[in-house]
Amino acid sequence: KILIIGACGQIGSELTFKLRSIYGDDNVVASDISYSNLDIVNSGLFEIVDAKDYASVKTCVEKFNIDTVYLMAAMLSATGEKYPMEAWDLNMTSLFHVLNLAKDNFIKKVFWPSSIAVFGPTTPKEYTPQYTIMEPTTVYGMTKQVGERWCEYYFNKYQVDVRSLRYPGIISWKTLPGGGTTDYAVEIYHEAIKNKSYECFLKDESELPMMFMDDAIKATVDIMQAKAEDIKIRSSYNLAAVSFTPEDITESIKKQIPEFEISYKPDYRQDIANSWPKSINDSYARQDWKWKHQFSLDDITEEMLSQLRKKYN
Ligand code: VAH
Repeated sequence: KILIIGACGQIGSELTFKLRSIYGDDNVVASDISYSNLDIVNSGLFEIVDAKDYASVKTCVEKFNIDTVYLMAAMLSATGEKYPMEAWDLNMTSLFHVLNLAKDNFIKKVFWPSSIAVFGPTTPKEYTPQYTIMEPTTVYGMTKQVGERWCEYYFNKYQVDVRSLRYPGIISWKTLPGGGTTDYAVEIYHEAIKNKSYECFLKDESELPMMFMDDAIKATVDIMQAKAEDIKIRSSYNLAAVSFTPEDITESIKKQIPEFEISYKPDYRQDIANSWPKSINDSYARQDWKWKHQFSLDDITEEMLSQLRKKYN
């Protein structure tokens, strides 16, 4: 059986529905620290699990005979800069609990998300390679960088089957994201529908690696279903789809909403965005387990606007 920790979050919620459609409702347990997403809470097996409390995680694993854990709970980059000690504690403690449950054979397989936030201002920004300098300047990025080291360590030392992806910014419409620097790329579509205008907290030429949620979910399912011997990187795989700026999104939206207007009011998240790559080289994911993205920026705009029109009308 599968346990998703952080199932009420932006990725966790969509992963829950996808995994239930693949493995069956009764084989997927959703969990989170609170009942913060009623669609998830009322959609099937749901448990309150405190990812920072080993006993809480272990009890759930034993109660439902879990063999695979997707650890999707974390404090993201922007919020992590407001609460650095809490971000370190949540992101690291939860990872150690899940890795140790696997080391001690309570579970068999782990998915743990990393992020392009592992890269910093000294990392080459164009087509950032899988192996390169990594001096992250956010607490969130630090937790992802050192978390990758621990994942590889537990694989090499204890043969833990942990698999990981360096997600780019993820765009979705079902659940609002929580505290990320790339959240502007979600908010802009909601505002385009509601107000035909958006005040963007990043400046117009801030290019960042992005991905539509359906691509991110496909990559997550694909890497977890791949044969173990095909997973040659046990820190975390670079993963890419499209890169664009707030200006690019605005042009894409204007093709459908010509009167849409954007204004720019950069805030503290601009420094975070400036420290990240503009584009990512994900050739290892493409060669090792046949990763391929599907959604272009215009595909994302098409899907976001059509789904949000239904949600708001
Ligand atoms: C964030 N959405 O902004 C997350 C992600 C690459 C960005 O890690 O913090």
